[in-house]
Amino acid sequence: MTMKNEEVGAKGEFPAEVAEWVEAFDQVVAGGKANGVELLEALRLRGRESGVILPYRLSTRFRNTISTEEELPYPGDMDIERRIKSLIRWNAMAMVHGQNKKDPGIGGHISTYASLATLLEVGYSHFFHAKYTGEDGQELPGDFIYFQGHASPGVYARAYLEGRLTDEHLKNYRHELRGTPGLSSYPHPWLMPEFWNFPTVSMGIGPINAIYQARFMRYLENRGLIERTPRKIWAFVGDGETDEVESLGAISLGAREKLDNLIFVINCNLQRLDGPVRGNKRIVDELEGVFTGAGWNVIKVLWGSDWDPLFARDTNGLLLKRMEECVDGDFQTYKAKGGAYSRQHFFGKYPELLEMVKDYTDEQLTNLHRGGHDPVKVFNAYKRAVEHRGGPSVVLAMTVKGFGMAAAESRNATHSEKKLTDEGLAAFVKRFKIPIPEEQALAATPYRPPQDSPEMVYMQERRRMLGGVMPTRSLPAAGFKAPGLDYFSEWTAGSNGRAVSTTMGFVSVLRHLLKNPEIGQRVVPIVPDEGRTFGMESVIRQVGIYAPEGQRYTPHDKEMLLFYREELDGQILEEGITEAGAMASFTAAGQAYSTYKMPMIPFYMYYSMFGFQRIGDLAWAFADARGRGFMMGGTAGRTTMLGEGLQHQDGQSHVLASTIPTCVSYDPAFMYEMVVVLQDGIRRMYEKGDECFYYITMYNEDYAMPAMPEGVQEGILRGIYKYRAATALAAGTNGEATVQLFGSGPILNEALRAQEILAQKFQIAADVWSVTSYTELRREAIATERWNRLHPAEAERKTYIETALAGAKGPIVAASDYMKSLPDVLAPWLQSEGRCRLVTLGTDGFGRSDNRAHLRRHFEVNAESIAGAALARLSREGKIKGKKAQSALVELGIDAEAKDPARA
Ligand SMILES: Cc1ncc(C[n+]2csc(CCOP(=O)(O)OP(=O)(O)O)c2C)c(N)n1
Ligand SMILES: [Mg+2]
Repeated sequence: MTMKNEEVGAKGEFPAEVAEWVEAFDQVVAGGKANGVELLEALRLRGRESGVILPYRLSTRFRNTISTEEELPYPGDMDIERRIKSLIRWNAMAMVHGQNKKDPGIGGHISTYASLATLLEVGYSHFFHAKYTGEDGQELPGDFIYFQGHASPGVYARAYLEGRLTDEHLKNYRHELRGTPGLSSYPHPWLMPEFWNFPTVSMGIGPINAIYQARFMRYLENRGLIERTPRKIWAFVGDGETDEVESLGAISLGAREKLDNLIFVINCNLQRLDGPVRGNKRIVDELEGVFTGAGWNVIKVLWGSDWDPLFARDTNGLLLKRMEECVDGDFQTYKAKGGAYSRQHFFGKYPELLEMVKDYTDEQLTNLHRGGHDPVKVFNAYKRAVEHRGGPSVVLAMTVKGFGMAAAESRNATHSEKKLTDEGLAAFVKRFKIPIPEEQALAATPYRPPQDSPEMVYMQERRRMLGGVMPTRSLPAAGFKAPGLDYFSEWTAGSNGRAVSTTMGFVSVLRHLLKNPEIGQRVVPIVPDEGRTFGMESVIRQVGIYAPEGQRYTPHDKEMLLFYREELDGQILEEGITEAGAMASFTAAGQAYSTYKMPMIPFYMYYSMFGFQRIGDLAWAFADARGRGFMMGGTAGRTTMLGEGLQHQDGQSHVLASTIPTCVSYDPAFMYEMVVVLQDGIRRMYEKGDECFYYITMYNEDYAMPAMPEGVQEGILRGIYKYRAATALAAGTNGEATVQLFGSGPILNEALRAQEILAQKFQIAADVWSVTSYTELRREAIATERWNRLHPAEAERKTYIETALAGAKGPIVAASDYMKSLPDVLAPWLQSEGRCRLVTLGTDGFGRSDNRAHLRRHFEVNAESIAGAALARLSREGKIKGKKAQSALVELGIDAEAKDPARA
């Protein structure tokens, strides 16, 4: 027996013997839907036993998930809401249009918000809570919204109607540098810190950050740091945007951790920038399959209420069949070409369908809405999503890109539309009934009705009921006091000759911080499956791994001291192998001081190679979001990370860190340097409120950690201090240095060894400097330089690097485990008699699998190469003979004809 239209569900369609079963099933369902589910599940199992296996399908029929019978009536005044939405549409469009008339090429987007308006407005009128009210009337914090970034004009237009933004603001959309408040192109907390919370416009950043935000909210709740509230995280995502790996790559976390505080709304306008998202398929089906497979509650909103009467007459399922014959490219063409074309090509395929719409005018057919433009359908979908328990929900809403812009609707080029023609403007005003005279329409003048107009009163009242306007960003009064440096005395005292790595040292500092009565609870250790690499077993034992289900098994190592401990209120975020996910957690935690009014101190520890170059855009967004915290790049350094080779050895992360304006980066060699930086970082970010975050490299090379010398703190923090003067060495020199050696991280030890070689073998005295941050030194230098440039009449100021080096003579050999471009940034301030004093050694080129001695020789950053570079330079300056320098290279075991590692 075969069934033509399986799943159509129209009883008349079933053969008699099947219809009886269906009827029996209906009776079971009448007794409760749960009974129906139970029966189907039992049948499925029985079927499997009998060898009857249903084909695996993750997508359902191409129609709305919520049937008309299940729909609740709309709770608001739809007519007023439509008028409000029309005004917002107009103001958004007028703002972008006007600005592009005034300043051609300034850009902006019209058609995305045009597709999103109903999806946002239903939320604003009925769902988005700025605050909740608790059972006994107390105020509870509200929802978070991740907006589709390039739909910002609509968010501004609403804020304008609400009176939060002025005409002046709208005039300065994308004009941020005019001395008056401007509106940033997209959601940027850095640029509009009292408005936006979450940077989203780089596609994919919003979705992944929203998922981990939802998880972090539960983490704070389960750890008892914040109260559990009904609040939600709403993420508005473009359908084209879902192609980004960041958009979908983390969705399984949502179901795994039962994040029913998370709602995705995917604006399926079927288009991206160049054309259709899936011309030859249906993006909705694809997304339904992906999200269903990942365990999300999927709610499809495809067709508007005006299709309902047609579906009601579709007793044999032909209309639905016709829809399923179409691909997105077809739907776009029908929308773009309008009613007459649709009648001919869509309905016209089957005489029964043509008959079905024979009383419809072409205009009526043109205006058959997609579900995402129907407030009733959207309201019901949102309500179901909000009430869903046990996992996240996704609303797949089908919309029209450029909705209401007749000449641009659903056309491939609509994304780039910035301006309307005069006819387009007039038509827009007419279609959306904007009550303004023609000349104002043609001048694209924003319009705000009087405060006492029904629209304004209604809008303000709705927002008042939902706790206020959104988005807004605010800051708590203060953070907390950082522990003083004496709290870290264990590390400033040195290791007593014991060889340890800075990674091991850091882990012990972390354990100490976790015990701190004031800030221990605020520390969030984050690790993407590298905890053991960093020796974190003891931290796992100490504070546990966060696991919303606790530990449902007995770990095999339970009897051991350092067993794998998972707990509901565990403190560590053990992310598994996802640097992007870990960075998203770091972002949620790093913003917590503002989003939750709960300053948290995240320490994100990871393989430094898989940091900035892998998740650079998320790090950039973290900075935009004014995130605070510590990124701890472990197993750092191209030659210090031994054995792993080309893909693992990081010689660039400090260069990349330097590109982020608020990222303060350090490359400490010793534990006392590390704790000075950590202490100051906590003080700056959490006590003082500086807008910055830290990148600190840590290494796996073991060596003795010296005690902190007197008077080096300022130098450590500013980026350089003299670690060992030439006079410290008893050798055949007169003690006055003629060469300066810069070293950073473990390469400082190579510089120290070079100092000895130079003294003992060549009677050349050298000072050794620890450079903890080339980036900070350069930032100070270019700021000083700028001041000098702008104040030519005043006494010239000296840069810190020049001041620090005052009196230090001779060439400078700078060696680090990073690319040469890192020390080179100081070249402008290291000149003497028209020549740069700097000779840079670094690890340009691809890594190799070998041990440290070989790697450092290959990359020419070992002590011998440093000493050789100093001698060669001294010979160029006429201080020693060229021949002597050349033979010194031989003596040092340097192969002058070896292949350049930068190109090897
Ligand atoms: C990572 C990244 N790549 C490219 C862009 C440029 N861009 C901006 S909007 C857009 C198209 C977006 O399409 P979709 O997500 O479907 O949103 P729609 O405008 O259709 O709602 C692109 C490619 C971007 N913002 N971010
Ligand atoms: Mg799209």
